[in-house]
Amino acid sequence: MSDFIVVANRLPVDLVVGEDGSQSWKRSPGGLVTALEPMLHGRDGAWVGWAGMSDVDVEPEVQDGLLLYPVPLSEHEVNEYYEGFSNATLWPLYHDVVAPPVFHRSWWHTYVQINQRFAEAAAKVAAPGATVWIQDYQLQLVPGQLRELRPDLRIGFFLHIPFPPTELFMQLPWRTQIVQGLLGADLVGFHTPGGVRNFRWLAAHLAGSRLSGSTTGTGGRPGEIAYDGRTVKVGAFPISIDSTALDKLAKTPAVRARAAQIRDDLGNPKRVVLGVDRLDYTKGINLRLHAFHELLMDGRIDASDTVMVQLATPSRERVEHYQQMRDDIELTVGRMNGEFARVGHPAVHYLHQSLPRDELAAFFVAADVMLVTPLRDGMNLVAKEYVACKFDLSGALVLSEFAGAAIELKDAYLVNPHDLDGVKNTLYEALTMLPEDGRRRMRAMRRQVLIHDVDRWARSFLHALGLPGQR
Ligand code: ADQ
Repeated sequence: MSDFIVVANRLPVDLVVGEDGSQSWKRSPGGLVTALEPMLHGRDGAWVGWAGMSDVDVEPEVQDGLLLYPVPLSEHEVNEYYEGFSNATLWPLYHDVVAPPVFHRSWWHTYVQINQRFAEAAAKVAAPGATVWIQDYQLQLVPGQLRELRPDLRIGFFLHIPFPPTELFMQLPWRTQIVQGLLGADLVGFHTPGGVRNFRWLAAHLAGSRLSGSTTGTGGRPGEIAYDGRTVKVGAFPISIDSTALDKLAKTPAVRARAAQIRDDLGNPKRVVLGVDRLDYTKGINLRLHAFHELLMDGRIDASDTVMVQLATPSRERVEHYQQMRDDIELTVGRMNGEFARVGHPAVHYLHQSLPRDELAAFFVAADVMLVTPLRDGMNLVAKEYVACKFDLSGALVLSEFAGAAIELKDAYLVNPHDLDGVKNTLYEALTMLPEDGRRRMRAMRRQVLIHDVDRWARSFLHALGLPGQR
C-alpha cells in the first residue's frame, strides 16, 4: 500500500525479455521520473503503468523503494487504446487537427476498458487517503473511474499536451465522457492558461458545472469548478526540465570537447543550425527544412559556411501517418543535399536516431541557432534544454509561437510556423544577430529556465493538490 502513486501510460522502466525468456528491467530516465523521484522515495511511492511490451505477464516489483506496478496490455489493446484512440484520435485532435483525427467506436470502447484497468490497479495499491497523480491524454477517464472505486483518495491529473480550442474539442463524439472523466480529479493541470480557459468552458457547457476563481489558473491561484457536490481546481503549471543538472553537464570538459569535435566533423562551418525532435508531424520539421532550403536557393546563406543538423528520434513507427511524414522529410533532405551538398559536405545532416543525453548536450552546445518550429506543442522541452546548455550566452533560439514554451521564453526569436517567409526571415535574423543582442536574449531566457525547473513544477502542482509537506 502506497501513500503517493503516479499513474502513467508507461512505467519509468522498460521490460526486456532475454532469449531464454528471462525478464529484466532497463531504466528509461525521463524528466518526469527525475522530478518525482524524491517524492516517490520519501513516502512509500508506487508507479502504475504499462511495461512497454504486449502480451506478457509481469509481476509487481519494488526497486530502490519504489513499487513498480505493471498494467498488462494485449497487442490488440495496444493497437486500439494506444496507437488508435490515443495517438490517431486524441493526439491530432488536441494538436489543432494538424492531421485529421480518426474516430472509431471500437477504439473508444477499448480506451474506456483500459482506463478502467489502470484505475483498478491504482485503487489496489493506494493506501487509505493516498495521493494519486495521473498523467496525460492516454488516461483522461481514470480520475472519474478511480473516484468511483476510491472516494477517499486525493486525485490529481496533468495533461502534457495542449487542451484544444473548444470548437475542435466539440468534434469528439465522446466529448462529455472525457470532460466528466477529468472532473473526477481534485486538481486538473495544464501547461498554459489557454488550456485552463478551454477546459472551464467545456466543463460548464458539457457537464453543467459552475465556475469560480481565476479564469486562467495562473500565479498560484487555480480556478475552481463546482461539480457533483465537489470542488475541482483547475490551473496552469508549465512543465520544465532539470535545468541545473543540464547546465552542469554542458559545462563538463567532456561535453565541451565533444561539441568542438562535432563542429570539426561538420567541416568547421561558420554557423550550425540545429533541430532536435521526436519525429512527429506536430513538430514542423519539414517546414523548417523548407525555410533553410529556400534561404539556400535565394542565395541569402551559403552551404559552404552554414550547415543544418536535424536529429529525429524514431517515434510511433507503426502509425501510417508517421511513416508518410518520415518519407516526406527524408525526400526533402535528399533533395536539399542533391542540390547544395559537396562531396564530404552535406548541407543538411539528418540522423534518425535517439542519442544519449551527453551527446545531445554536446549538439546543443555546438549549435549557433536552434530551430523549434512546432505547429502546436504542449510545452516543448527541447527549447528549454537548449537554453540550459548555453552557459556562455552564445546561440539563438527560433521558437514557434504555438509551443507552450513561447509564453515563458519571450526573448526567443518567435515565429508563426504557418508563415514560411516569416520563418525564413527570422532564421536569417537569428543567423546574423549582433552578439550583444544575442547575449541579452540568452541571459533572460536562462534566468527563466534555471529558476523554473521541473522540481518547482512538480512541487507547485502537488502543493495546489494539497499533498502534505509541499511548499
Ligand atoms: P514530446 O512531444 O516528446 O513531449 P518534448 O517536450 O520536446 O516533446 O520532449 C522531447 C524529449 O525527447 C526532449 O527531452 C528531447 O531532448 C528528447 N529528444 C528529442 N530528440 C532526441 C534524440 N534524437 N535523441 C535523444 N533525445 C531526444 C510531450 C509534449 C510536450 C511536452 C512534454 C512534457 O508533446 O509538449 O513538453 O510532453 O510535458
